[in-house]
Amino acid sequence: MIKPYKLISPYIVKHLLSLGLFLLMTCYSLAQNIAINPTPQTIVITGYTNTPTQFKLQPKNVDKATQHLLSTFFNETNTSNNGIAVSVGDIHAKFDKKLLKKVPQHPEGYYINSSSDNITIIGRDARGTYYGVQTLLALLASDQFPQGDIVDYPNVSARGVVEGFYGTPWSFEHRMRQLDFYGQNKLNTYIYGPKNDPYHSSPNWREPYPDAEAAQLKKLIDRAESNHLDFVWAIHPGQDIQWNNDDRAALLHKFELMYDLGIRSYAVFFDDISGEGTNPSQQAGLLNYLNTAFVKVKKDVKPLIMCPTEYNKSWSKPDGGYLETLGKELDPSIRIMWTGNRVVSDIDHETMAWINAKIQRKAFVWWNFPVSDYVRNHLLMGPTYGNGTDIANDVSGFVSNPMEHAEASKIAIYGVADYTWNMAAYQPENNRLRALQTIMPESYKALEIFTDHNSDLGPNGHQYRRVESVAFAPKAEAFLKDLESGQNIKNLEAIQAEFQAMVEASYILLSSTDNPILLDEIRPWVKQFQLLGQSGLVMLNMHAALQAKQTDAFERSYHAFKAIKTQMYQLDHTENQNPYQPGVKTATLVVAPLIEKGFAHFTNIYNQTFNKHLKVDVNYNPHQLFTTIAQLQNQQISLRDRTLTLNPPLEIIPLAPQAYFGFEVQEGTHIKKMTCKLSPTTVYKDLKLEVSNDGTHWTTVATEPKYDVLQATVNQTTKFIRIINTTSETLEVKMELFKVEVR
Ligand code: 14T
Repeated sequence: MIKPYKLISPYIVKHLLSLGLFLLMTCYSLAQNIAINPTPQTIVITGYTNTPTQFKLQPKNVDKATQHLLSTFFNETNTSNNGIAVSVGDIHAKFDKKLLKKVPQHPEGYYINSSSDNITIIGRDARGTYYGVQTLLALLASDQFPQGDIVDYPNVSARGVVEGFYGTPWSFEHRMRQLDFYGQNKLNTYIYGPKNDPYHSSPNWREPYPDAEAAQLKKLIDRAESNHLDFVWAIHPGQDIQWNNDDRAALLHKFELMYDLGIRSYAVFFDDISGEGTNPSQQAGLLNYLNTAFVKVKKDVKPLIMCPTEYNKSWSKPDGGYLETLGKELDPSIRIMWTGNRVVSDIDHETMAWINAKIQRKAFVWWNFPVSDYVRNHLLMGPTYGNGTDIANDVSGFVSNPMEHAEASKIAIYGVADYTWNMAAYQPENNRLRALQTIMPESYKALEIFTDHNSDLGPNGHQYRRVESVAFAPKAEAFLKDLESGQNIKNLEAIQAEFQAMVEASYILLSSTDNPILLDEIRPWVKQFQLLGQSGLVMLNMHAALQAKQTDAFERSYHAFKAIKTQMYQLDHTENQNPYQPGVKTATLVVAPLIEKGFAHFTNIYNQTFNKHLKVDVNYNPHQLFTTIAQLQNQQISLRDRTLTLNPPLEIIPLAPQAYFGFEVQEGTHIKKMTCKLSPTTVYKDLKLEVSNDGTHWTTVATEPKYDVLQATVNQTTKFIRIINTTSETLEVKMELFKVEVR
């Protein structure tokens, strides 16, 4: 059951019991009929009418964005003199005193009153008015129109998205769609900081955008404005910045150029850098300079945002004093970003209390979800959950870092919009179901089945996991229990129904037309999902054949299963071939392991019963990672085209003395070649390549002395191969590539 909206208590007191009950009931039905995202703070409904179709629009003091929004709905065909009056404005316009008093005191808040002949929208400020109109348009989209009051305002002042991931930046068209989506969901912040925009980062941050790029940015900035968003332009100068007047001037100049394009909000990022640029006093000095020389001079520019170098607790050096220095020296108006206790982590009150004390202000949360740049073979399409619902007063802002799949990220973003607006009322699962309907109005049920099973990340270096296959998991568990204890399988039908649903949902999605843009992003995963569901059904056919002692049928299903696996393998090797985590993984937490186990189990029983020797393993990677380095421990390795690769992590790896990384390969594996690329590029002459048959006795293999790559022809059969730091110092390296060719 969906929970009702909060009710205003004085109102209930006035109309007391009988009405109170009535209100409760109407609020239930309202919540079910009408999807207003984010969930309003208070709605009091006194009744319903048919949704009006003729309006007499009376805009008072509305700005351009609100005018534009009104014009998307109200036109010649639905406005006339005998329509229902719609008055719109903010508190500075002329309204009835009694109504004005009901407008909430909060910035960006609004009040809506609707009766049979009047609709009044009053904003606390221009943005509040705009949000009031967004709510009205959502109400008008349903066939029952509520009468009563809505008093609404956000809990968090800056809410939105930071485009801050590695990989292919969002396209212009995707960004335009995103900005509209943010406006519709009352998000107010889009931080532009794509890691792969050369004019955002070193060394080109000093250069102006070329004309074509500038023209596109201008269009995005205008679109943000018409959605009442702060378009925050971020610069990432830390890797090569010189702490001198020339670079100060270069930065100021770039800010001016961006101002001319329409930017009125700025951020400076110092994440993911090393060297001189990481000095906190210098960073604070630069930001303070920009604050006095630019923000204060312009007057219409919002307070600066900065991303610190130590942007999460696990990276903050205990005695370094980096964060304390920022806290002391940065002007109090400047906002400081924070990803939590780790790079990727959920946020709670304790997390915020720790950082806020250090930086002497409320941190601005950079939430690294649903970003998938470290698990690019997975889709993260589950609900937004995990953050404390009591942190509204601990944060100065909350933005989500999304996937490079913009449209697929909307499920999470829809949740962030709701969560940051009205934390106490936030319900992840309810929000998720509404998100699905918004994103795929026709085929949302198929999308629900697909996303039910596409939310977890699999093991990863950040050790961040998400729930997956929640409703199905207990059934899968019971199935496996029956299997392992040799009992009759009691819930075969439920398992079969789920596999069937997977296949059918995939067909529906692949031919759906209600969101082709989403489909373009997720198609490889949907195809993989369909094959997986199909393989589940065939696995159950093996069971049925076994029960009926039909050996022919069993063997046919067995080979069909393997054939489907081959197709899945091919898809994995042709689609989504990015250099980091190539391939297409789906339903990896519950469904895929269940199917593999079922297949192995039934094949084993068949072999025992009929004295056969069918092979059990499918696509099993017989090689393993072999390392002492904690940051690598959970990295995926992949075997494709006879090459064993360690998927490189994004972070800098400390190679302590005697630390090593490599592979333990299958008995009897012949290794031809080893290639390793590290940065910074230099000759790593004290990194030794070694092989061993027992993991104890090692022999060194000569590497070719090359500047940018460590390479060796191995040409021998071995069990272990590793690269070891033989110096007495810790080397800080970024791994670009590590692979061996095997036979
Ligand atoms: F600046 C940040 F607050 C931040 O989170 N930066 C990145 C972000 O752009 C990236 O998308 C995210 C997920 O991979 O994590 C941060 O990126 C990293 C993470 C690392 F562990 C960059 C270097 C790392 F070593």
